Amino acid sequence: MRNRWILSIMFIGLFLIAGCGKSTPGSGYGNNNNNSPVCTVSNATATTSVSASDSNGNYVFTPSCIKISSGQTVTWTNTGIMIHTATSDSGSPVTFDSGNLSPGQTFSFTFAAPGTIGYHCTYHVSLGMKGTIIVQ
Ligand SMILES: [Cu+2]
Repeated sequence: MRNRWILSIMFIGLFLIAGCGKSTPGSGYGNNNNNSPVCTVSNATATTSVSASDSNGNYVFTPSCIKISSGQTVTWTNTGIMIHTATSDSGSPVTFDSGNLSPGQTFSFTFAAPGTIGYHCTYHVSLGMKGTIIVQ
């Protein structure tokens, strides 16, 4: 009888540990989330050049909100010291992935049709490394 009680306690304990291990959707390394910056035409920067950087622990695309015309090509440049990617969010109307960009490397992608496209760095998405492109 006592053994049975101990087994029950152990079972409940395991259940609690398993519950704590659950990950939250939209966070963590390599997660294609859709939480990229909400940009408007008025607050987006008109440019086709974006830097991916990591100075002082800030993992950012600069500018994080850009606007371009359809048919234009955006070029990302890794100006940091770590590897970054420019990867379209899941559910994005356009799919692209730079793969690993070493410091100094660039990646270009041409956006053919109007739309709003969110993207992220697969390594640093959980640290807020996200961007949005408005194609007009
Ligand atoms: Cu990164």
